[in-house]
Amino acid sequence: MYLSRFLSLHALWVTVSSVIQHYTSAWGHYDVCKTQIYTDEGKFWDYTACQPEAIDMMKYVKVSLDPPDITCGNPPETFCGMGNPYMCNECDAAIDELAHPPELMFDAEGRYPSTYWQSTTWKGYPQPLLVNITLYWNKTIELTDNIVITFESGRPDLMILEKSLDYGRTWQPYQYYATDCLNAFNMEPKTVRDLSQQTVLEIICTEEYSMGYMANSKILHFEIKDRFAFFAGPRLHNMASLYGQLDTTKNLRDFFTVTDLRIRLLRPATGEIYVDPQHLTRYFYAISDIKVIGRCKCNLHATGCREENKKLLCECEHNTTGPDCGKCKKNYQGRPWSAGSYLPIPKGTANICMPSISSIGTPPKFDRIWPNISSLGVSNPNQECNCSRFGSVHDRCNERGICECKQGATGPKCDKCLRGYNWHNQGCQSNVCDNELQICQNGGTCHNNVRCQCPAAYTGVLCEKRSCEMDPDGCSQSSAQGAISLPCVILLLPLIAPLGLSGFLIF
Ligand SMILES: *[C@@H]1O[C@H](CO)[C@@H](O)[C@H](O)[C@H]1NC(C)=O
Ligand SMILES: *[C@@H]1O[C@H](CO)[C@@H](O)[C@H](O)[C@H]1NC(C)=O
Ligand SMILES: *[C@@H]1O[C@H](CO)[C@@H](O)[C@H](O)[C@H]1NC(C)=O
Ligand SMILES: *[C@@H]1O[C@H](CO)[C@@H](O)[C@H](O)[C@H]1NC(C)=O
Ligand SMILES: *[C@@H]1O[C@H](CO)[C@@H](O)[C@H](O)[C@H]1NC(C)=O
Ligand SMILES: [Ca+2]
Repeated sequence: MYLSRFLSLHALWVTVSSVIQHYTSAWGHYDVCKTQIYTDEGKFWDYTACQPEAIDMMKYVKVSLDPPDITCGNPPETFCGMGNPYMCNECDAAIDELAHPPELMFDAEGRYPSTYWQSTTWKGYPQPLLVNITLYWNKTIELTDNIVITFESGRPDLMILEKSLDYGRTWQPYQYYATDCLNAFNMEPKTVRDLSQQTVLEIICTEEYSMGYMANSKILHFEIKDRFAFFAGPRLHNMASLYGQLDTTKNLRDFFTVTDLRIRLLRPATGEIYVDPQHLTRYFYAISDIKVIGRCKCNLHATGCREENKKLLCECEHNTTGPDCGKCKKNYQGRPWSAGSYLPIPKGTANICMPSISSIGTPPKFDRIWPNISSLGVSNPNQECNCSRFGSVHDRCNERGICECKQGATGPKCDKCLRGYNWHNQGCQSNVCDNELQICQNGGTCHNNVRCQCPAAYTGVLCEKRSCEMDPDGCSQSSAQGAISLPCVILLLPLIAPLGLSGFLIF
Protein backbone atom coordinates (compact mmCIF):
# COMPACT_ATOMS: atom_id res chain seq x y z
CA MET A 1 0.00 0.00 0.00
CA TYR A 2 2.76 2.41 0.95
CA LEU A 3 4.95 1.16 -1.79
CA SER A 4 2.11 1.63 -4.21
CA ARG A 5 1.92 5.34 -3.51
CA PHE A 6 5.54 5.56 -4.20
CA LEU A 7 5.38 3.34 -7.21
CA SER A 8 3.04 5.81 -8.83
CA LEU A 9 6.27 7.32 -10.03
CA HIS A 10 6.23 4.35 -12.31
CA ALA A 11 3.62 6.06 -14.41
CA LEU A 12 6.09 8.82 -15.06
CA TRP A 13 8.65 6.39 -16.37
CA VAL A 14 6.20 4.73 -18.62
CA THR A 15 5.72 8.13 -20.20
CA VAL A 16 9.41 8.88 -20.41
CA SER A 17 10.16 5.56 -21.97
CA SER A 18 7.42 5.75 -24.53
CA VAL A 19 9.04 8.92 -25.77
CA ILE A 20 12.31 7.11 -26.21
CA GLN A 21 10.95 3.96 -27.79
CA HIS A 22 13.80 3.87 -30.28
CA TYR A 23 16.20 3.25 -27.41
CA THR A 24 14.42 0.31 -25.96
CA SER A 25 16.25 -2.50 -27.68
CA ALA A 26 17.07 -5.13 -25.08
CA TRP A 27 18.68 -3.87 -21.90
CA GLY A 28 19.21 -0.18 -22.45
CA HIS A 29 22.22 1.93 -23.13
CA TYR A 30 24.62 1.56 -20.30
CA ASP A 31 27.41 -0.18 -22.16
CA VAL A 32 29.81 2.76 -22.30
CA CYS A 33 31.03 4.88 -19.39
CA LYS A 34 32.14 7.87 -21.46
CA THR A 35 32.09 9.23 -24.98
CA GLN A 36 34.15 11.98 -26.54
CA ILE A 37 32.22 15.08 -27.61
CA TYR A 38 33.45 17.78 -29.98
CA THR A 39 32.22 21.36 -29.60
CA ASP A 40 33.42 24.80 -30.67
CA GLU A 41 35.33 25.03 -27.41
CA GLY A 42 37.20 21.81 -28.12
CA LYS A 43 36.66 18.21 -27.25
CA PHE A 44 35.80 16.75 -23.89
CA TRP A 45 34.43 13.60 -22.33
CA ASP A 46 30.76 13.10 -21.73
CA TYR A 47 30.30 10.69 -18.83
CA THR A 48 27.30 8.39 -18.52
CA ALA A 49 26.07 5.73 -16.13
CA CYS A 50 27.27 2.29 -17.17
CA GLN A 51 26.96 -1.36 -16.14
CA PRO A 52 28.55 -4.70 -17.12
CA GLU A 53 26.67 -7.16 -19.27
CA ALA A 54 24.91 -10.11 -17.70
CA ILE A 55 26.95 -13.32 -17.63
CA ASP A 56 26.70 -16.93 -16.52
CA MET A 57 27.57 -16.55 -12.86
CA MET A 58 28.04 -20.29 -12.34
CA LYS A 59 31.46 -19.96 -13.98
CA TYR A 60 32.67 -18.00 -10.99
CA VAL A 61 30.75 -19.62 -8.16
CA LYS A 62 32.15 -21.39 -5.13
CA VAL A 63 30.03 -23.98 -3.39
CA SER A 64 29.92 -25.48 0.07
CA LEU A 65 27.75 -28.29 1.37
CA ASP A 66 26.44 -28.67 4.89
CA PRO A 67 26.78 -31.28 6.33
CA PRO A 68 30.12 -31.61 4.49
CA ASP A 69 29.91 -35.41 4.24
CA ILE A 70 26.39 -35.46 2.78
CA THR A 71 27.49 -36.49 -0.73
CA CYS A 72 26.83 -40.17 -1.43
CA GLY A 73 29.49 -42.79 -2.10
CA ASN A 74 31.78 -42.71 0.92
CA PRO A 75 31.21 -45.45 1.95
CA PRO A 76 29.62 -46.82 -1.25
CA GLU A 77 25.86 -47.22 -1.03
CA THR A 78 22.89 -48.45 -3.00
CA PHE A 79 20.06 -46.20 -4.10
CA CYS A 80 16.89 -47.24 -5.84
CA GLY A 81 14.26 -45.81 -8.16
CA MET A 82 11.30 -43.94 -6.78
CA GLY A 83 8.85 -45.71 -9.05
CA ASN A 84 10.45 -49.11 -8.71
CA PRO A 85 12.25 -49.79 -5.43
CA TYR A 86 13.90 -52.88 -6.96
CA MET A 87 15.66 -50.94 -9.71
CA CYS A 88 18.84 -50.02 -7.93
CA ASN A 89 22.25 -48.51 -8.59
CA GLU A 90 25.51 -47.85 -6.77
CA CYS A 91 27.05 -44.59 -5.65
CA ASP A 92 30.77 -44.96 -5.04
CA ALA A 93 32.96 -41.91 -4.59
CA ALA A 94 36.07 -43.94 -5.45
CA ILE A 95 34.87 -44.91 -8.95
CA ASP A 96 34.51 -42.04 -11.42
CA GLU A 97 31.51 -43.48 -13.25
CA LEU A 98 29.66 -44.07 -9.98
CA ALA A 99 30.64 -40.87 -8.15
CA HIS A 100 28.34 -37.85 -7.82
CA PRO A 101 30.42 -34.97 -6.44
CA PRO A 102 29.08 -31.37 -6.12
CA GLU A 103 31.00 -30.14 -9.22
CA LEU A 104 28.53 -32.04 -11.37
CA MET A 105 25.91 -29.40 -10.55
CA PHE A 106 27.97 -26.85 -12.50
CA ASP A 107 29.51 -28.70 -15.43
CA ALA A 108 28.30 -28.05 -18.95
CA GLU A 109 25.03 -29.90 -19.43
CA GLY A 110 23.29 -30.96 -22.62
CA ARG A 111 24.73 -34.43 -22.66
CA TYR A 112 22.84 -37.60 -21.96
CA PRO A 113 22.66 -39.02 -19.39
CA SER A 114 23.19 -35.87 -17.38
CA THR A 115 25.83 -35.62 -14.68
CA TYR A 116 24.67 -34.84 -11.18
CA TRP A 117 25.45 -34.40 -7.52
CA GLN A 118 23.68 -36.81 -5.21
CA SER A 119 23.21 -36.94 -1.45
CA THR A 120 23.25 -39.99 0.78
CA THR A 121 19.90 -41.76 1.07
CA TRP A 122 17.44 -41.10 3.88
CA LYS A 123 18.86 -43.79 6.17
CA GLY A 124 18.20 -41.73 9.27
CA TYR A 125 14.42 -41.54 8.74
CA PRO A 126 12.40 -40.27 10.60
CA GLN A 127 15.17 -37.80 11.38
CA PRO A 128 14.93 -35.19 8.66
CA LEU A 129 17.40 -35.32 5.78
CA LEU A 130 18.67 -31.74 5.74
CA VAL A 131 21.20 -30.36 3.26
CA ASN A 132 22.36 -26.80 2.65
CA ILE A 133 23.97 -26.02 -0.68
CA THR A 134 25.57 -22.59 -0.41
CA LEU A 135 26.70 -20.74 -3.54
CA TYR A 136 28.96 -17.77 -3.01
CA TRP A 137 30.84 -15.30 -5.15
CA ASN A 138 32.48 -12.90 -2.70
CA LYS A 139 31.04 -10.23 -4.98
CA THR A 140 27.77 -8.37 -5.07
CA ILE A 141 25.70 -9.55 -8.01
CA GLU A 142 22.51 -8.28 -9.60
CA LEU A 143 20.36 -11.14 -10.86
CA THR A 144 19.01 -10.60 -14.36
CA ASP A 145 17.36 -13.93 -15.15
CA ASN A 146 15.57 -16.76 -13.39
CA ILE A 147 17.51 -19.03 -11.08
CA VAL A 148 16.89 -22.51 -12.46
CA ILE A 149 17.62 -25.70 -10.54
CA THR A 150 17.31 -29.04 -12.33
CA PHE A 151 16.81 -32.07 -10.15
CA GLU A 152 17.86 -35.48 -11.38
CA SER A 153 15.54 -37.31 -9.04
CA GLY A 154 12.19 -35.85 -7.99
CA ARG A 155 11.96 -32.26 -6.86
CA PRO A 156 12.10 -31.94 -3.08
CA ASP A 157 8.89 -31.96 -1.05
CA LEU A 158 10.24 -29.06 1.01
CA MET A 159 12.85 -26.48 0.16
CA ILE A 160 13.76 -22.89 0.99
CA LEU A 161 15.84 -20.69 -1.27
CA GLU A 162 17.70 -18.13 0.81
CA LYS A 163 19.92 -15.19 -0.06
CA SER A 164 22.55 -13.12 1.64
CA LEU A 165 23.55 -9.57 0.86
CA ASP A 166 26.46 -9.43 3.27
CA TYR A 167 28.72 -12.30 2.24
CA GLY A 168 26.89 -14.91 4.27
CA ARG A 169 26.71 -13.11 7.60
CA THR A 170 22.93 -12.86 7.52
CA TRP A 171 20.40 -14.82 5.49
CA GLN A 172 16.87 -14.09 4.40
CA PRO A 173 14.33 -16.33 2.72
CA TYR A 174 13.88 -15.68 -1.01
CA GLN A 175 11.18 -18.25 -1.76
CA TYR A 176 9.58 -21.24 -0.08
CA TYR A 177 8.79 -24.41 -2.02
CA ALA A 178 6.50 -27.13 -0.72
CA THR A 179 3.95 -29.69 -1.81
CA ASP A 180 1.70 -28.21 0.90
CA CYS A 181 2.65 -24.64 1.83
CA LEU A 182 0.05 -24.23 4.53
CA ASN A 183 1.05 -27.39 6.32
CA ALA A 184 4.79 -26.97 5.92
CA PHE A 185 5.31 -23.24 6.43
CA ASN A 186 1.91 -21.95 7.47
CA MET A 187 1.82 -19.84 4.32
CA GLU A 188 -0.90 -19.57 1.69
CA PRO A 189 0.36 -21.08 -1.56
CA LYS A 190 0.99 -18.44 -4.23
CA THR A 191 2.67 -18.10 -7.56
CA VAL A 192 4.56 -15.09 -8.86
CA ARG A 193 1.59 -14.40 -11.14
CA ASP A 194 -0.49 -13.65 -8.02
CA LEU A 195 1.83 -10.73 -7.26
CA SER A 196 1.69 -7.19 -8.65
CA GLN A 197 3.83 -4.07 -8.78
CA GLN A 198 2.70 -3.34 -5.26
CA THR A 199 3.45 -6.78 -3.84
CA VAL A 200 6.43 -7.73 -5.97
CA LEU A 201 8.74 -7.85 -2.95
CA GLU A 202 6.60 -10.33 -1.07
CA ILE A 203 8.29 -13.59 -0.13
CA ILE A 204 5.97 -16.38 -1.24
CA CYS A 205 5.57 -20.09 -0.77
CA THR A 206 4.86 -21.87 -4.04
CA GLU A 207 3.57 -25.36 -4.73
CA GLU A 208 4.26 -25.02 -8.43
CA TYR A 209 7.58 -26.84 -8.39
CA SER A 210 7.16 -29.48 -5.75
CA MET A 211 5.06 -32.15 -7.36
CA GLY A 212 7.32 -35.07 -6.56
CA TYR A 213 8.69 -37.70 -8.83
CA MET A 214 5.60 -38.35 -10.91
CA ALA A 215 5.44 -34.86 -12.38
CA ASN A 216 7.11 -34.49 -15.74
CA SER A 217 9.32 -31.58 -14.94
CA LYS A 218 12.50 -31.78 -12.92
CA ILE A 219 12.97 -28.04 -13.00
CA LEU A 220 12.45 -25.45 -10.30
CA HIS A 221 12.59 -21.69 -10.83
CA PHE A 222 13.07 -18.56 -8.83
CA GLU A 223 11.32 -16.12 -11.11
CA ILE A 224 13.29 -12.95 -11.77
CA LYS A 225 11.85 -12.12 -15.18
CA ASP A 226 8.24 -12.42 -14.09
CA ARG A 227 9.02 -9.91 -11.38
CA PHE A 228 10.77 -7.56 -13.83
CA ALA A 229 7.73 -7.84 -16.06
CA PHE A 230 5.57 -5.99 -13.54
CA PHE A 231 7.58 -2.90 -14.50
CA ALA A 232 8.99 -3.64 -17.93
CA GLY A 233 5.99 -5.30 -19.53
CA PRO A 234 5.43 -8.97 -20.38
CA ARG A 235 8.22 -9.21 -22.93
CA LEU A 236 10.51 -6.87 -20.98
CA HIS A 237 10.43 -4.46 -23.90
CA ASN A 238 10.31 -1.47 -21.58
CA MET A 239 13.45 -1.83 -19.52
CA ALA A 240 13.63 1.94 -19.10
CA SER A 241 10.60 1.74 -16.89
CA LEU A 242 12.22 -0.94 -14.76
CA TYR A 243 15.49 0.97 -14.55
CA GLY A 244 13.71 4.14 -13.52
CA GLN A 245 11.98 2.21 -10.79
CA LEU A 246 15.18 0.52 -9.64
CA ASP A 247 16.84 3.90 -9.41
CA THR A 248 14.28 5.34 -7.07
CA THR A 249 13.45 2.28 -4.95
CA LYS A 250 16.32 0.86 -2.97
CA ASN A 251 14.30 -2.12 -1.73
CA LEU A 252 13.56 -3.17 -5.27
CA ARG A 253 17.26 -2.97 -6.17
CA ASP A 254 18.23 -4.93 -3.11
CA PHE A 255 15.63 -7.58 -3.85
CA PHE A 256 17.48 -8.60 -7.02
CA THR A 257 20.94 -8.27 -5.44
CA VAL A 258 22.83 -11.11 -3.74
CA THR A 259 26.31 -12.05 -2.62
CA ASP A 260 25.38 -15.64 -1.75
CA LEU A 261 22.51 -18.03 -2.37
CA ARG A 262 21.56 -21.02 -0.26
CA ILE A 263 19.41 -23.94 -1.32
CA ARG A 264 18.02 -25.50 1.86
CA LEU A 265 16.80 -28.99 1.07
CA LEU A 266 14.45 -30.01 3.87
CA ARG A 267 12.65 -33.12 2.67
CA PRO A 268 13.35 -35.22 -0.41
CA ALA A 269 10.73 -36.20 -2.95
CA THR A 270 8.64 -38.99 -1.51
CA GLY A 271 6.27 -39.40 -4.44
CA GLU A 272 3.43 -40.26 -2.08
CA ILE A 273 2.07 -39.11 1.24
CA TYR A 274 3.81 -41.71 3.36
CA VAL A 275 7.46 -42.54 3.43
CA ASP A 276 8.02 -46.27 3.01
CA PRO A 277 10.46 -47.16 5.82
CA GLN A 278 11.19 -50.51 4.11
CA HIS A 279 12.76 -48.78 1.12
CA LEU A 280 14.62 -45.75 2.40
CA THR A 281 17.14 -46.12 -0.42
CA ARG A 282 14.50 -44.45 -2.66
CA TYR A 283 14.75 -41.12 -0.89
CA PHE A 284 17.64 -38.75 -1.57
CA TYR A 285 18.43 -35.47 -3.36
CA ALA A 286 20.11 -35.25 -6.76
CA ILE A 287 20.77 -32.07 -8.73
CA SER A 288 22.13 -32.05 -12.26
CA ASP A 289 22.29 -28.32 -12.97
CA ILE A 290 22.00 -24.88 -11.40
CA LYS A 291 21.71 -21.75 -13.52
CA VAL A 292 22.38 -18.26 -12.17
CA ILE A 293 22.63 -15.35 -14.61
CA GLY A 294 23.51 -11.89 -13.40
CA ARG A 295 25.83 -8.95 -13.66
CA CYS A 296 28.48 -7.65 -11.32
CA LYS A 297 27.10 -4.82 -9.26
CA CYS A 298 29.41 -1.90 -10.00
CA ASN A 299 27.13 0.94 -8.88
CA LEU A 300 26.77 2.08 -12.50
CA HIS A 301 30.46 2.95 -12.65
CA ALA A 302 31.83 0.13 -14.84
CA THR A 303 31.09 -1.88 -17.96
CA GLY A 304 33.80 -4.43 -17.30
CA CYS A 305 33.95 -7.11 -14.63
CA ARG A 306 36.98 -9.36 -14.73
CA GLU A 307 38.14 -12.40 -12.85
CA GLU A 308 41.33 -11.94 -10.89
CA ASN A 309 42.66 -14.66 -8.60
CA LYS A 310 39.33 -16.46 -8.94
CA LYS A 311 37.47 -13.38 -7.81
CA LEU A 312 35.20 -11.05 -9.77
CA LEU A 313 36.14 -7.37 -9.72
CA CYS A 314 34.49 -4.39 -11.38
CA GLU A 315 36.78 -2.48 -13.74
CA CYS A 316 35.84 0.85 -12.25
CA GLU A 317 35.66 4.07 -14.22
CA HIS A 318 34.66 7.60 -13.27
CA ASN A 319 37.65 7.55 -10.89
CA THR A 320 35.92 5.20 -8.53
CA THR A 321 37.48 2.11 -7.00
CA GLY A 322 36.72 -0.93 -4.80
CA PRO A 323 35.26 -4.34 -5.74
CA ASP A 324 31.88 -2.69 -6.48
CA CYS A 325 33.26 0.77 -7.41
CA GLY A 326 31.86 1.76 -4.06
CA LYS A 327 34.24 4.63 -3.28
CA CYS A 328 36.27 7.39 -4.86
CA LYS A 329 39.89 6.83 -5.81
CA LYS A 330 42.57 8.42 -3.70
CA ASN A 331 42.96 12.08 -4.72
CA TYR A 332 39.46 12.02 -6.23
CA GLN A 333 37.53 12.78 -3.11
CA GLY A 334 36.55 16.32 -4.06
CA ARG A 335 32.94 15.42 -3.41
CA PRO A 336 31.33 12.47 -1.60
CA TRP A 337 31.11 9.22 -3.55
CA SER A 338 27.78 8.54 -5.15
CA ALA A 339 26.43 5.67 -7.24
CA GLY A 340 25.69 6.40 -10.86
CA SER A 341 22.07 6.79 -11.79
CA TYR A 342 19.90 5.40 -14.57
CA LEU A 343 18.21 8.77 -14.51
CA PRO A 344 17.72 10.68 -16.66
CA ILE A 345 17.01 7.78 -18.97
CA PRO A 346 18.44 6.73 -21.40
CA LYS A 347 22.04 7.63 -20.54
CA GLY A 348 21.79 8.34 -16.87
CA THR A 349 24.08 10.38 -14.69
CA ALA A 350 27.62 9.20 -14.06
CA ASN A 351 28.21 10.97 -10.74
CA ILE A 352 31.94 10.76 -11.29
CA CYS A 353 34.41 11.32 -8.49
CA MET A 354 36.14 14.69 -8.72
CA PRO A 355 39.75 15.53 -7.86
CA SER A 356 40.36 16.54 -4.28
CA ILE A 357 41.10 20.26 -4.34
CA SER A 358 44.42 19.74 -2.55
CA SER A 359 45.62 17.22 -5.11
CA ILE A 360 45.34 19.39 -8.19
CA GLY A 361 47.22 22.50 -9.10
CA THR A 362 45.46 25.80 -9.26
CA PRO A 363 41.67 26.04 -9.34
CA PRO A 364 41.68 27.71 -12.80
CA LYS A 365 43.20 24.55 -14.24
CA PHE A 366 40.36 22.60 -12.67
CA ASP A 367 37.90 24.98 -14.33
CA ARG A 368 39.53 24.53 -17.66
CA ILE A 369 39.58 20.77 -17.57
CA TRP A 370 35.99 20.48 -16.43
CA PRO A 371 34.04 23.33 -17.99
CA ASN A 372 30.79 22.95 -16.07
CA ILE A 373 29.06 20.60 -13.78
CA SER A 374 26.59 19.00 -16.20
CA SER A 375 29.34 17.89 -18.54
CA LEU A 376 30.89 16.04 -15.60
CA GLY A 377 27.94 13.74 -15.32
CA VAL A 378 27.06 15.12 -11.92
CA SER A 379 23.50 15.89 -11.03
CA ASN A 380 22.68 19.29 -9.63
CA PRO A 381 23.08 19.32 -5.85
CA ASN A 382 21.78 22.85 -5.37
CA GLN A 383 18.05 22.19 -5.17
CA GLU A 384 15.92 23.06 -2.19
CA CYS A 385 14.05 19.65 -1.74
CA ASN A 386 12.09 19.96 1.51
CA CYS A 387 13.06 16.47 2.68
CA SER A 388 10.99 15.23 5.62
CA ARG A 389 12.69 16.01 8.92
CA PHE A 390 11.79 12.58 10.30
CA GLY A 391 12.01 10.39 7.24
CA SER A 392 15.16 11.82 5.67
CA VAL A 393 18.79 11.54 6.70
CA HIS A 394 19.39 15.25 5.98
CA ASP A 395 16.99 18.07 5.30
CA ARG A 396 18.91 18.82 2.10
CA CYS A 397 19.14 16.84 -1.12
CA ASN A 398 22.23 14.75 -1.65
CA GLU A 399 24.58 15.12 -4.63
CA ARG A 400 22.11 13.30 -6.81
CA GLY A 401 19.48 15.92 -6.14
CA ILE A 402 17.27 13.63 -4.10
CA CYS A 403 16.33 13.24 -0.46
CA GLU A 404 18.17 10.37 1.18
CA CYS A 405 15.60 8.35 3.11
CA LYS A 406 16.08 6.62 6.44
CA GLN A 407 15.27 2.93 6.73
CA GLY A 408 11.60 2.31 6.05
CA ALA A 409 10.92 5.74 4.53
CA THR A 410 10.32 6.43 0.86
CA GLY A 411 8.88 8.96 -1.56
CA PRO A 412 10.57 12.01 -3.07
CA LYS A 413 10.53 13.75 0.31
CA CYS A 414 10.93 10.61 2.43
CA ASP A 415 7.60 11.31 4.04
CA LYS A 416 5.97 8.02 3.10
CA CYS A 417 6.58 4.57 4.53
CA LEU A 418 7.45 1.40 2.69
CA ARG A 419 5.29 -1.68 3.00
CA GLY A 420 5.87 -3.24 6.36
CA TYR A 421 6.38 0.15 8.01
CA ASN A 422 4.01 2.59 9.61
CA TRP A 423 4.40 6.27 10.28
CA HIS A 424 4.77 6.89 13.98
CA ASN A 425 5.55 10.33 15.39
CA GLN A 426 9.26 10.04 14.69
CA GLY A 427 9.13 8.62 11.19
CA CYS A 428 8.65 5.13 9.79
CA GLN A 429 8.83 2.25 12.21
CA SER A 430 8.90 -1.39 11.27
CA ASN A 431 5.59 -3.20 11.70
CA VAL A 432 5.77 -6.12 14.05
CA CYS A 433 2.89 -7.64 12.14
CA ASP A 434 0.45 -6.80 9.38
CA ASN A 435 -1.86 -8.63 7.05
CA GLU A 436 0.50 -8.95 4.15
CA LEU A 437 4.17 -9.30 5.02
CA GLN A 438 4.61 -10.11 8.68
CA ILE A 439 1.70 -12.36 9.32
CA CYS A 440 0.85 -13.61 12.82
CA GLN A 441 1.00 -17.38 12.70
CA ASN A 442 -0.87 -20.25 14.30
CA GLY A 443 -4.08 -18.26 14.59
CA GLY A 444 -2.58 -15.16 16.18
CA THR A 445 -4.11 -11.79 15.38
CA CYS A 446 -2.32 -8.52 14.67
CA HIS A 447 -3.01 -5.53 16.91
CA ASN A 448 -2.21 -2.06 15.57
CA ASN A 449 0.80 -3.44 13.69
CA VAL A 450 2.70 -3.54 16.96
CA ARG A 451 2.04 -6.99 18.37
CA CYS A 452 0.54 -10.38 17.63
CA GLN A 453 -1.97 -11.66 20.12
CA CYS A 454 -1.27 -15.39 20.27
CA PRO A 455 -3.48 -18.35 21.17
CA ALA A 456 -2.54 -19.94 24.50
CA ALA A 457 -0.40 -22.70 23.01
CA TYR A 458 1.86 -20.32 21.07
CA THR A 459 4.25 -17.53 21.78
CA GLY A 460 6.96 -15.56 20.01
CA VAL A 461 6.76 -12.27 18.15
CA LEU A 462 4.69 -13.87 15.38
CA CYS A 463 3.26 -16.69 17.54
CA GLU A 464 5.70 -18.94 15.71
CA LYS A 465 6.83 -20.87 18.82
CA ARG A 466 4.99 -23.33 20.97
CA SER A 467 4.64 -22.26 24.58
CA CYS A 468 6.50 -25.16 26.12
CA GLU A 469 5.82 -24.10 29.70
CA MET A 470 2.14 -24.54 29.19
CA ASP A 471 2.48 -27.76 27.24
CA PRO A 472 5.61 -29.55 28.45
CA ASP A 473 5.30 -32.39 25.94
CA GLY A 474 4.31 -30.18 23.08
CA CYS A 475 7.79 -29.14 22.16
CA SER A 476 9.40 -32.55 22.41
CA GLN A 477 6.56 -34.09 20.43
CA SER A 478 6.82 -31.60 17.69
CA SER A 479 10.57 -32.02 17.33
CA ALA A 480 10.07 -35.77 16.98
CA GLN A 481 7.90 -35.22 13.93
CA GLY A 482 11.06 -34.50 12.05
CA ALA A 483 11.25 -32.82 8.76
CA ILE A 484 7.96 -31.04 8.68
CA SER A 485 8.17 -29.44 12.09
CA LEU A 486 10.48 -26.64 11.06
CA PRO A 487 10.43 -23.44 12.96
CA CYS A 488 8.62 -21.34 10.46
CA VAL A 489 9.48 -17.81 11.34
CA ILE A 490 8.63 -15.93 8.22
CA LEU A 491 10.09 -12.61 9.13
CA LEU A 492 10.40 -10.60 6.02
CA LEU A 493 13.31 -8.56 7.17
CA PRO A 494 15.16 -9.21 3.94
CA LEU A 495 13.23 -6.55 2.16
CA ILE A 496 13.64 -3.94 4.73
CA ALA A 497 16.72 -4.80 6.71
CA PRO A 498 19.63 -2.43 6.44
CA LEU A 499 22.57 -3.88 4.62
CA GLY A 500 24.93 -2.75 7.28
CA LEU A 501 27.58 -2.48 4.63
CA SER A 502 28.09 1.15 4.00
CA GLY A 503 30.44 0.50 1.14
CA PHE A 504 27.71 -1.17 -0.82
CA LEU A 505 24.87 1.13 -0.14
CA ILE A 506 23.82 3.10 -3.12
CA PHE A 507 22.99 6.25 -1.25
C1 LIG B 1 21.55 -24.50 6.92
O1 LIG B 1 21.37 -23.09 6.97
C2 LIG B 1 20.49 -22.64 7.98
C3 LIG B 1 20.40 -21.13 7.93
O2 LIG B 1 20.43 -20.60 6.66
C4 LIG B 1 20.96 -23.11 9.33
O3 LIG B 1 20.00 -22.76 10.31
C5 LIG B 1 21.17 -24.62 9.34
O4 LIG B 1 21.71 -25.02 10.58
C6 LIG B 1 22.14 -24.99 8.23
N1 LIG B 1 22.51 -26.40 8.21
C7 LIG B 1 21.72 -27.42 7.89
C8 LIG B 1 22.32 -28.77 7.82
O5 LIG B 1 20.54 -27.27 7.66
C1 LIG C 1 36.75 -11.44 -0.92
O1 LIG C 1 37.05 -10.23 -1.59
C2 LIG C 1 37.85 -9.33 -0.85
C3 LIG C 1 38.10 -8.09 -1.66
O2 LIG C 1 37.14 -7.86 -2.59
C4 LIG C 1 39.17 -9.97 -0.50
O3 LIG C 1 39.94 -9.08 0.28
C5 LIG C 1 38.92 -11.25 0.27
O4 LIG C 1 40.13 -11.89 0.51
C6 LIG C 1 38.00 -12.16 -0.53
N1 LIG C 1 37.69 -13.32 0.27
C7 LIG C 1 37.78 -14.55 -0.19
C8 LIG C 1 37.42 -15.63 0.76
O5 LIG C 1 38.13 -14.79 -1.34
C1 LIG D 1 40.36 9.93 -13.69
O1 LIG D 1 41.65 10.43 -13.44
C2 LIG D 1 42.59 10.32 -14.50
C3 LIG D 1 43.90 10.89 -14.03
O2 LIG D 1 44.28 10.39 -12.83
C4 LIG D 1 42.10 11.02 -15.75
O3 LIG D 1 43.00 10.82 -16.81
C5 LIG D 1 40.74 10.47 -16.11
O4 LIG D 1 40.21 11.15 -17.20
C6 LIG D 1 39.78 10.59 -14.94
N1 LIG D 1 38.54 9.98 -15.30
C7 LIG D 1 37.37 10.54 -15.05
C8 LIG D 1 36.17 9.80 -15.48
O5 LIG D 1 37.28 11.63 -14.52
C1 LIG E 1 27.57 22.87 -19.72
O1 LIG E 1 28.07 21.96 -20.68
C2 LIG E 1 27.10 21.40 -21.52
C3 LIG E 1 27.79 20.40 -22.41
O2 LIG E 1 28.83 21.02 -23.08
C4 LIG E 1 26.39 22.50 -22.30
O3 LIG E 1 25.39 21.96 -23.12
C5 LIG E 1 25.77 23.48 -21.33
O4 LIG E 1 25.20 24.56 -22.03
C6 LIG E 1 26.81 24.01 -20.38
N1 LIG E 1 26.16 24.80 -19.34
C7 LIG E 1 26.64 25.94 -18.89
C8 LIG E 1 25.86 26.62 -17.82
O5 LIG E 1 27.66 26.44 -19.36
C1 LIG F 1 9.74 23.75 -0.26
O1 LIG F 1 8.91 24.44 0.64
C2 LIG F 1 8.83 25.84 0.41
C3 LIG F 1 8.04 26.47 1.52
O2 LIG F 1 7.00 25.64 1.93
C4 LIG F 1 8.24 26.09 -0.98
O3 LIG F 1 8.19 27.46 -1.25
C5 LIG F 1 9.11 25.40 -2.01
O4 LIG F 1 8.54 25.52 -3.29
C6 LIG F 1 9.26 23.91 -1.69
N1 LIG F 1 10.20 23.32 -2.63
C7 LIG F 1 10.03 22.16 -3.20
C8 LIG F 1 11.12 21.70 -4.12
O5 LIG F 1 9.05 21.48 -3.00
CA1 LIG G 1 25.59 -31.63 -14.46
